[in-house]
Amino acid sequence: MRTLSMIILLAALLPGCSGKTPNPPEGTPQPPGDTQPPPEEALPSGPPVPTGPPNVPEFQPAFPGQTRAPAIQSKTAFQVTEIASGFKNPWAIAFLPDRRMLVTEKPTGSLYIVTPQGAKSPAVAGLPPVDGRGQGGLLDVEVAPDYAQSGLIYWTYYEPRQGGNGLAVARAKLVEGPQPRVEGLQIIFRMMPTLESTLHAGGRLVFAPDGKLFVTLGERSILAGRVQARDVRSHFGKIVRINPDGSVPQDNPFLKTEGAKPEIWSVGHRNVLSAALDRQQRLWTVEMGPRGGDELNRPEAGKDYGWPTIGYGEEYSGAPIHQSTQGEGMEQPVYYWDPVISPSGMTLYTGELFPEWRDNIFIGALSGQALVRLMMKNDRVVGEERLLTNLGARIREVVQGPEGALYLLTDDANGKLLKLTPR
Ligand SMILES: [Ca+2]
Repeated sequence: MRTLSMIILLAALLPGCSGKTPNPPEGTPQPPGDTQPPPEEALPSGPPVPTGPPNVPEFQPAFPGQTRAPAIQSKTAFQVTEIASGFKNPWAIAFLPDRRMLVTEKPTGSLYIVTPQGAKSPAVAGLPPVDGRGQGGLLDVEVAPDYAQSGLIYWTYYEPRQGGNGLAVARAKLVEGPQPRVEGLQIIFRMMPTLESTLHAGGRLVFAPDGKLFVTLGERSILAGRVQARDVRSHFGKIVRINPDGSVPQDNPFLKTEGAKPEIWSVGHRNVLSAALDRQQRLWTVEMGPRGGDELNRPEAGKDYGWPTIGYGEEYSGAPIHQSTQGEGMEQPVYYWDPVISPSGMTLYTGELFPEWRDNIFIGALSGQALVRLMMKNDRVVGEERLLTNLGARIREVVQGPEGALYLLTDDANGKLLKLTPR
């Protein structure tokens, strides 16, 4: 293992970025509630992370702190260790109960088992072929909550189909050995309709503690798909919620809506590439927006997150998409980025190794080439930091390991599996 030697400087060295701001004036109402950050410490203040001017300056946030939260700087020194490399554009990590990892490779459709020391198995045999063009391929992987009994793993991929392609969710039993394989393959969900597009695949999987499975989807980018993002007759631009066998939970929000796809949980998303649960087991997502419109949301059952009707971005050509940032019956993002970070992968940190980072949101940034840290308070972003900018790497995935370290994948033809631990 190789140490990339990285030290975070003391926050106190940077005025305005330390989070140690004067106490609010007497009589200032204090938000009720939790203990993070401690009540005796004022919220961060000062300038945001320096990112350049907004692409869409005419759009203003709906509430203070919805974008450009004050820049913060971690006080905890950490190091980055390279566990393994040589993955072709890896996409996702999932931990087996014995701390080995499953790692997916997007364009090749290959799945590997990797030991904590970085030894890689041969590619697991028996996975179906993927359409690996563009943003498609083999995407997320998750280990079943009952893996000890069932041996099941779940994954998302872009499925080649007659007349196009589409996201599919598969599950199968992982069979170990010198040549690991899967057996008993079942396709438990197919995003419909079929359309020919290599973009906006979505593809994150999250198991809720009640055993339900969230699957995040994209709207395919092309206009024929984009216009379906708020249409409950289509899976495009949705988050769906299914049982582990693919059947529909009987408390899903659109079950009684005529013509609606019964798997739908929430609508009006563009391309949701990041999803994770918080300590209260609520779902959070980050979606890849247009230019100037990446969004953090907390999708709730039956709600409409507005794409493509409302949002904060514009086309990459500079042409407008939205007349307004707000609309009747549509939810505001918790936070947005303009310019964008190009999010992919997220985790809400709950580990013991980094007490300073507890309940912070970590997001891998592709074009942003950073690990984005968000400090939260009462479900709002109160501080933002860009970590690992000196790696110059597109960060595809971030997950918390069983011991509380953060594990990352870099998106590259020679993609790396990295680990963050306190120094
Ligand atoms: Ca939205």
